[in-house]
Amino acid sequence: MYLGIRWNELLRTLCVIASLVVLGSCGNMMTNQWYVQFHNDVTPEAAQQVAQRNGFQYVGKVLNSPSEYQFQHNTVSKLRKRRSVPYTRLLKADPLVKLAVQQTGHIREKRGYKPMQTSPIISRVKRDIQKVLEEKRDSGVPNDPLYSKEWYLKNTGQAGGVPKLDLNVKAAWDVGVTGKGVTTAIMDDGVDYMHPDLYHNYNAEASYDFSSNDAFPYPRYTDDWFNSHGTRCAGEISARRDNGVCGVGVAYDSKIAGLRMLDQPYMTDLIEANSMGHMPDKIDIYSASWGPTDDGMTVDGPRNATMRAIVNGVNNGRGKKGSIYVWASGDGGPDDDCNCDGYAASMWTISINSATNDGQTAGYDESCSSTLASTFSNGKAGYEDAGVATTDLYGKCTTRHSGTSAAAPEAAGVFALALDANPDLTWRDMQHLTVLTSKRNHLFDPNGYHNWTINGAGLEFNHLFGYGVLDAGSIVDLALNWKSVPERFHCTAGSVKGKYAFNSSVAIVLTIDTDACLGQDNEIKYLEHVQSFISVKASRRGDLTMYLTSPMGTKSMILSKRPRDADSKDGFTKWPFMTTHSWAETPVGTWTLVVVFDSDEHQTGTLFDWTLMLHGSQESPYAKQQIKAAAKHSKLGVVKREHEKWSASKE
Ligand SMILES: *[C@@H]1O[C@H](CO)[C@@H](O)[C@H](O)[C@H]1NC(C)=O
Ligand SMILES: *[C@@H]1O[C@H](CO)[C@@H](O)[C@H](O)[C@H]1NC(C)=O
Ligand SMILES: *[C@@H]1O[C@H](CO)[C@@H](O)[C@H](O)[C@H]1NC(C)=O
Ligand SMILES: [Ca+2]
Ligand SMILES: [Ca+2]
Repeated sequence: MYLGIRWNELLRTLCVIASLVVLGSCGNMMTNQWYVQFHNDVTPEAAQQVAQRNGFQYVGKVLNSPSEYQFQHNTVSKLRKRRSVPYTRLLKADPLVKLAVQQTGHIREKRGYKPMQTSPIISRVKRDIQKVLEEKRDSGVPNDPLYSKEWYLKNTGQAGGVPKLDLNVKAAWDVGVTGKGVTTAIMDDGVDYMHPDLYHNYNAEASYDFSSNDAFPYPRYTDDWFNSHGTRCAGEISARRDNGVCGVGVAYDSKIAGLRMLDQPYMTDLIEANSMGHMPDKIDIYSASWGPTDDGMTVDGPRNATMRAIVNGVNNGRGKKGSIYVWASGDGGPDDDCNCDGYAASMWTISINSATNDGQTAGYDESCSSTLASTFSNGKAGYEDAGVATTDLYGKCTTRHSGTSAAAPEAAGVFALALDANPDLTWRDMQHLTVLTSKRNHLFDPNGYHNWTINGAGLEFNHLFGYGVLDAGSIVDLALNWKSVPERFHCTAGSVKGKYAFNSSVAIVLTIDTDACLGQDNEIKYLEHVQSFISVKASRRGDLTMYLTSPMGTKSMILSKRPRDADSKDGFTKWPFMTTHSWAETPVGTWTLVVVFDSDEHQTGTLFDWTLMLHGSQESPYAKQQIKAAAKHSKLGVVKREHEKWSASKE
């Protein structure tokens, strides 16, 4: 018998049962894991002794800290509704222990898992190998059988797509940039590291299995191939070129590390934190195609330790240049909003949406104002081979990978190329390069709701796609001579606090006038991310919509309607709604927040707090950048000229 369990389904069932007994959400499910903080630094051996003498099992360090450890208790069930108070007390009573916190279990779901059909691909692959080897041996085109189906690498109109709507990887490969020396960690359900198209690029040293605490993140067997997600993502980044197996990764000379952490009945803060903080000097890029449940009613994000891991990663990872976190925006479709997902909406992650091979969003795509750019997921419905071709479990290949899941690893691959071109890039450089080199190409909203708009700095964005589709050729070209951007500052532009009542007939309009900390050390002249921390309650949270307009007139929809979110109790508490749409604008002037119900029934709400946080630099990040070929980097040219105009007008 195999263990064919889908843990998330099990968890949800348990949650339903539990909440029938005790009212409450699954966020309150308890695990058998404990966070233990010591008064002083202790050795792992000493921590082991403390675990032992209190009847616990030692698991390991938390974020490599010498005073924080993870324990578990094997007689406590892995998932229970109530806290195990006596056990916590036992630990707290130990003279060496300062703090002991039993970990809650929460749900984190893979994005874009679609049940695997037995596909006819395998037999076709074999036939293709021969054909390709015969016909194309010296053509400079990869000989890998699935390469011609990887329309996201080179779109020639396969599967009903629009030619040239692709990642333009060939332009990067042609200058010898293939991801050498860069490692991307796949934080997922494991990686089939014995796969003939992956083992060569597998970085075993940087890999770990946080689900079973060992060095081998091999996917757990289920007979429906549920745990194929990580392997498929890995192939998109670094499947080997010219070996006649499957396809080619975006950065085919880069390495991948497997961090197995999704396949368990519950997620804990400590497992997430240890994954996102794993070997920040060996791992350059962390790719995540998962998050809080995309059910259109969840509002959730990183907890304590995970937040610390991310902050530590961007500040200290990669020799202080900052870890690159790539996030799939979400698979909740138009009825969810990724600004309600604290991972995707974070400034420290690069959040990636997806587009189809003909330039639209896929039906499951979730959008929000924190999305920075897009890559590809599915092709057109109804076409064979319209999915993403990549490696699959047990040495196999697939052409059916999909979801924003498929999109995030493509972005990770493009960033690996950029880091190969210029290893000195910081996490912020990567975001600036993404903004400047992503392309509108043929991306569009067929519904006409979300049109392309030019912000106050001359940069074109779209609510669905951020700054457009990533372009490997352009990002590599600009990265080669990139000068690291000037220091970043944070300015609280202002706060509005009180009890502002509103309802379906009367919206609220609030404004904050700011000089962006003029004359202070943290003055900001050129924007990067803008956050609105908002506390609001509503008779129906899902019917709330919110719009933030910058002094330069750029309107961001920071919250869209979520029809399934019926919450009337929790609302949002100091939730950071983030927008990237005012990138490179000047922040000085009046910011306007509009909170309005989009509802068929009468709804009422109260806003308690709006705090506006600006992030950016004092000098123009583009002043020192050279424009090698203006035509190629027209966005840099435009924004640089805008910035020059502003500083000239001030003198
Ligand atoms: C997380 O932070 C809260 C608030 O500061 C604290 O009460 C809680 O104990 C912390 N949890 C852990 C595991 O550190
Ligand atoms: C978007 O552009 C189309 C075509 O120009 C137009 O019909 C539509 O009203 C625009 N949508 C919005 C929301 O402005
Ligand atoms: C809606 O709010 C406004 C302003 O607070 C108030 O004057 C009005 O009576 C409210 N309407 C309803 C139907 O509650
Ligand atoms: Ca290959
Ligand atoms: Ca979501």
